[in-house]
Amino acid sequence: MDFTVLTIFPEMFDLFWQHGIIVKAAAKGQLRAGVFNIRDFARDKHQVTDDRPYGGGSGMVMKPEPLAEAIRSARLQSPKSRTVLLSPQGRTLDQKQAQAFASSEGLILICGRYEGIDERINQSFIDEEISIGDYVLMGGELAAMVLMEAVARLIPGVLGNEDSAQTDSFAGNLLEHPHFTRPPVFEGEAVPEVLRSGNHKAIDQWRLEMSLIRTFLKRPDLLKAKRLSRQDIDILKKWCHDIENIIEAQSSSDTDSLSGSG
Ligand code: 4FV
Repeated sequence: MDFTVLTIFPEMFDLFWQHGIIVKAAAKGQLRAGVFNIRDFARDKHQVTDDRPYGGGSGMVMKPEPLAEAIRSARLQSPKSRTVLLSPQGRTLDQKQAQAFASSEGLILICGRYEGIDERINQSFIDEEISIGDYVLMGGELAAMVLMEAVARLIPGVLGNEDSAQTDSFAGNLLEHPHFTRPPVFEGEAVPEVLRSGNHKAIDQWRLEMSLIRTFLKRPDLLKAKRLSRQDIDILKKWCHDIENIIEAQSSSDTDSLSGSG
């Protein structure tokens, strides 16, 4: 898979390329990563890449010519790549989208700056717009790094044991179960017994229950969107049953006390 980043601040990626998942994936030959300085495609002697907005208003806009040249040059190098603009107006990146990108040939990532890019580039060169969240950054560079990290770790073979991507939060639309490591007791808090039992069936059951309850409490929207398995339904029904028993017990004790007071 190819990552080609177009930015006026290529130095922001220097450390990113040398650390973490990107360097691992590149070392395994599953990823080619490169950066183009948009300024190198500005033909004027001051290599200007921005200009004042037509119609007035504050801020500057990224000029179309250097961007068009840079995109064309990136496409020559990676013809099967999709061209993605990082912008607050894009579809919000999620695990499903990251998974889709991870099975693509490559991505050309456009990092906007200032108020944004000339709309004619958007119309004629951009395959899709992606946002990392409803807030405004100074530039698309950090968003490009977020996207590349989320995607690179889903490229088959990049993560050591494949499993770990499968047990991710959002994989299967559930939040991840809690994690514990040594010591067995920390400041009076013990690790749940089941996790030290060696009974992997019970451990898997506990972890699924923890994922379901956390998702129910923190992200019920995900639970609503999830295709519930037989096991999921059994667990949820058991909770409903337990809750009904509690309510039942409460109301019968109330009636007793009420009838008692009569
Ligand atoms: C952004 C986001 C973002 C907007 C103006 C760059 C900035 C500046 N990109 N997700 N949120 N971009 O705020 O992706 O050009």
